[in-house]
Amino acid sequence: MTFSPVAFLKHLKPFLALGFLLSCATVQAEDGYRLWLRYDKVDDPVLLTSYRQNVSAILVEGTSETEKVLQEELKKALGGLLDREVSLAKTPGENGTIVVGTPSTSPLIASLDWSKELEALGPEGYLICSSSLQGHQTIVIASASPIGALYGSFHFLRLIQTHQSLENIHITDQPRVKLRLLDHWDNLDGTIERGYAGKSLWKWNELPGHVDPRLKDYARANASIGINGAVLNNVNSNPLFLTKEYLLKIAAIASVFRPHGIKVYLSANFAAPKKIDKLPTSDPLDPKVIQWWKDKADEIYRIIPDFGGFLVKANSENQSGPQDYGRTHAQGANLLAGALAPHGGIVMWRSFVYNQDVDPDRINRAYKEFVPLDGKFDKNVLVQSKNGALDFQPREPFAPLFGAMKKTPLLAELQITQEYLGHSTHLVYLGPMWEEFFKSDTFSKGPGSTVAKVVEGGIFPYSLTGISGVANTGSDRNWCGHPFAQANWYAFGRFAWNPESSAKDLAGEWTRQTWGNDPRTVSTVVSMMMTSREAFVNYTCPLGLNGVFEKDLHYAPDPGMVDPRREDWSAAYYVRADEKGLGFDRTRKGSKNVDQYYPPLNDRFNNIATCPEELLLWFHHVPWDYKMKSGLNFWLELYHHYGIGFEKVINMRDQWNELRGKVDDERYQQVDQKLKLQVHDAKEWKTLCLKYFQTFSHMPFPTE
Ligand code: GCW
Repeated sequence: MTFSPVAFLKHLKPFLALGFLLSCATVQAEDGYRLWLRYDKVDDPVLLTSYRQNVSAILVEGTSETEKVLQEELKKALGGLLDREVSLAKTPGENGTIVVGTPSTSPLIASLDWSKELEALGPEGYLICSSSLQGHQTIVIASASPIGALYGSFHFLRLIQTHQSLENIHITDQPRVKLRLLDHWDNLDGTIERGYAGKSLWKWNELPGHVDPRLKDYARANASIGINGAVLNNVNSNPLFLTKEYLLKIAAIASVFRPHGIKVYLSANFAAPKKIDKLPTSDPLDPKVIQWWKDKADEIYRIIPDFGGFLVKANSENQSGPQDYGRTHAQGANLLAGALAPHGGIVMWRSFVYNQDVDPDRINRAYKEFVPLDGKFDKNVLVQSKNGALDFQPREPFAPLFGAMKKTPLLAELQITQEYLGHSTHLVYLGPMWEEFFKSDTFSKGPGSTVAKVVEGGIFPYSLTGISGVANTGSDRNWCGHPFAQANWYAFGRFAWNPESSAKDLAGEWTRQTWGNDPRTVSTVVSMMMTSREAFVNYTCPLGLNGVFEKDLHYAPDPGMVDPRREDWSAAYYVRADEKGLGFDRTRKGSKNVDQYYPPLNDRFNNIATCPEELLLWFHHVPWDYKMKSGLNFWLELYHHYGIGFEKVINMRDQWNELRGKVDDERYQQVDQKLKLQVHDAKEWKTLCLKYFQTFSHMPFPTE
């Protein structure tokens, strides 16, 4: 039989077609799953050539789990970005070798004699430096510990992803805050309190036997932005999480997170001794209760040796706490702290308390309860305060506890999930809100005592420092529901690493990694992001208004809402609309909240003429005809702000429409559909709120 190539190919045709189809199927859809770690080929030919010259091989001498992870990440990422195989080398035998590790795991890095500098950068800090090694031009990513080398590797990848030069680089960085945590409000049944992106990522019924491979991608994403801990369960916590059955499941999660530098933490239910083991009491001073927590901590550390510690919501919103037994928050926190201390664990005790008996103004209560306890907490306790004194409103002044706790480390809690900021439907980049918070001057040790400095331990020498964010992740394919909500996860991690970051720079970084480096795309996306938060404030609650949300869901407006369960869950309580004006009088003639702030802030807030206009209704009951700085009366100014907010959303959609064809259609359409809804909602907010307020102001709308 003679061989006929034509006949051979004919037979092969169906297989070739199948192969082609299969290879198409493996082309990744732009479904948002890859987040900011997309690693597509660098699309600038000049840069690509230069990167290929600078990067040819990866050399990792250490063999720890973390070093395996970073090697795998670099190989995958560089292979994608440079669109060619990047080999693993054993010696820097050619120019362009990327040498990664620590002086103790890598003789090559040890030979550079950088130990002192690396020690000074701390275990999570790193150095990225162009260096000559054994006669070859290399780039060294070094740290005192493998975790720092992992962070350095992600930084290095970010340089390429954002199209920066790799020539003669010398970069050092280290986190300014020790604990950088995501708080998951995930329940045992898989639902997420205030979650808008699907179900919980933790599949309790499959654990510990099967761990969803997705958890590794979750850990990679977190490590890439420096997050080093995750509280796995809701602060409204089910005590079952502390039982052996669940601890084993949590241990399985911890083992996936560990190589990425992420510790697991749990929200602890204060009544657990009673609820799990039927002790007659959970009184923190009862010897049996003390022993119970000690035994529990011992058990936890036997199962999860590097367990991080507990987060506790006590005596708040029906959660039990030490006050049930006539004890203080400090006594409650110290009970758990004492049990965890021998193992190196910590307690994060929330200050989100608002007992009505303490003060008629809800926002005065936490300060009044916690400041007298300053200095009474054990060394391994941090008090965890939300950024504002109320509850994650679109704009609040910083909570006055920042700067008031001098001996107790204060951990800042931010909310990444958009409970009061349009859920996963509205495009709202939270970076500017967090920058505003961190930049606020508390004046606690004179001018310059910013919240960032307080949280970093730079004003009062805190031995522990931390920032946590209520997570916006879930089982949705794109993790966060809205493609732009990923930016809030990203920015949170970067702010937790450095609270003095610039929201605009972070928006740029994220955009380049997520939507590409095309200059027009970058400038349009960044401009949309940077206007989005102020737009939201304007079309929902301008000029310091707050609490205007519908009951429970907190999505739509309902400024007149009265909640029969509690006065301070009612919109009307915050809005205080009447014939005279609008807003909550917190001056010295009102609830006196202004005096929880240091001078000169107290006087500045107290005086309607000097109070910043964006906080006016937070601190003052403003007469409808009050003359604003613009010359308009307050009623018209309010009207004007709602209008600006609405217009901005229309502009955002127009801007987005200019990007049709410049970004992938899948995500383009998704964002566009959401923007369409946002335009609709913004109009509803504006119309409904203004109509409601008009029933009090009795003033006409201007003719347009
Ligand atoms: O704002 C409220 C939320 C609750 C949340 C609570 C808290 C977890 O509406 O859903 O409960 O804050 O922070 O504890």
